[in-house]
This record gives sequence, structure tokens and C-alpha cells, in this order.
Amino acid sequence: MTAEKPPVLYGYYRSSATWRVRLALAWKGIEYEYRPINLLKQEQRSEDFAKVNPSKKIPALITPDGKVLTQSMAIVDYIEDAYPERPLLPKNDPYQRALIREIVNEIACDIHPIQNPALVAEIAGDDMEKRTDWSQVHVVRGFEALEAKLATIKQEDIPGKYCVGDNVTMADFVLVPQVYNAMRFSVNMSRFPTISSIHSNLMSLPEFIATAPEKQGDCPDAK
Ligand SMILES: N[C@@H](CCC(=O)N[C@@H](CS)C(=O)NCC(=O)O)C(=O)O
Repeated sequence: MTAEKPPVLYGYYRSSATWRVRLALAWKGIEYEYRPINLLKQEQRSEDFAKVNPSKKIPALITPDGKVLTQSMAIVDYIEDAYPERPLLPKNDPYQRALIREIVNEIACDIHPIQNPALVAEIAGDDMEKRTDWSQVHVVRGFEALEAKLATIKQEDIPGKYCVGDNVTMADFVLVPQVYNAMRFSVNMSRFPTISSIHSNLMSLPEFIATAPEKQGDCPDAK
């Protein structure tokens, strides 16, 4: 029998989709090898990386038995299934499981793709002001819906420190990186008190601190 290797994560310190996976790996205490792909240098479009992920996007994960997975939330699902300790979804509550996936999809399907730098560059060209305006408008629109949803969950249904209750779930792994993006686009977060309070509760946890962009080796001014 050959010894299993640690998983390999291809990512970029500032990529919010990569941060979701870093969080899942940290939450489960999984050691991994990190292979940075510099988006500013367009390394995701290299021939070598296209062999790993034909979509030419990060993140990608090589599993310990050498299989390749792409799409951040599919990778998080894999980690959850392969490493069941410290679960990221409640076991016996179909409603809460669906609610968590609703928040995940709200961000990962509806907000995040519209502010992908490649798309924004196609729309706004080199005009940096126009790029920021586009991203701000769409993040704000998405956060208005998310704020209302999270506030309702807290008031009527499931109070707690995090997105859904007092246990960290995969919804929290998409929320924090998206708030990071919002801050990069100078979104005024005081308009979103529920999101901000959940974000600050999560950012006090060691897994969230350790996986933050500025702590990564490929961050130019890593702390
Ligand atoms: N749905 C994908 C989105 C991946 C994605 O958009 N990754 C961005 C970084 S956050 C990327 O690689 N962008 C480079 C490009 O589009 O050229 C996922 O969740 O993994």
C-alpha cells in the first residue's frame, strides 16, 4: 500500500473562493500543501494549470489519493464527507441544512460571480473607478437581500452568533470571504448590521484568523 500524500490546494491569497477551502481545511485540522497561482500574473490561464482545472480558475484541490476537484463548494462538500469530525452541517435538521445551502448559494452563485475580476474587466475595461462602481453596486444589492434573510433567521427562527445558530457551518465559510471582498470595494458595511456582527464573531475564531488573506505565504506583505 502506498502512503497517502497530504492534499494539495491551488489558490491565491486574495481569492475568496480559495479562502472558503482554506477555512474547511483549517476547521477540520487537515495539513495540506499550498501551491499559489498568481491571478495578477494570469497564472490560472497557463497551459500547466489548465491541465489541473480546464475552467482556468482557482481553487483546485488534489485529494490524498490523487484525484482533482474544482469548484470551492464541491471541495468543501468533499472535505465535509471525507473528514466528518467537526461537522459543517447539522446532521438531523433538513430545514437548517437547506437554509445553510441557501446562504451559500446566495453568495457563491448570485453575488460572487458578478464581481469576478475577469468579468468586471470585460465590462469596465481598464477604468478602475468604473470597475469599483460595478462591484460595489452588485455586492450592495446582494448584501441587501442577504442582510434581510439573516436578520429574519435571527429574529424569528434561529438566534445565534453565526449565520445559522451557534455552530460554525459552511455558510460562514462563504460569508467571511465575501465581506472581505466588499471591504476591498469600500462597501459601507454599517448598512449591514447583521452581516457585520456575524463577521466580527467569526473573525475572532482562530481558524478564520489563520486563513485570512494577509496571513498567507503568497500575500506580498504577509503578516
Ligand atoms: N464557482 C467557482 C468560482 C471560482 C472563481 O471565480 N475563482 C476566481 C478567484 S476567486 C478566479 O480564479 N478567477 C480568475 C479568472 O476568472 O480568470 C468556485 O467557487 O470555485
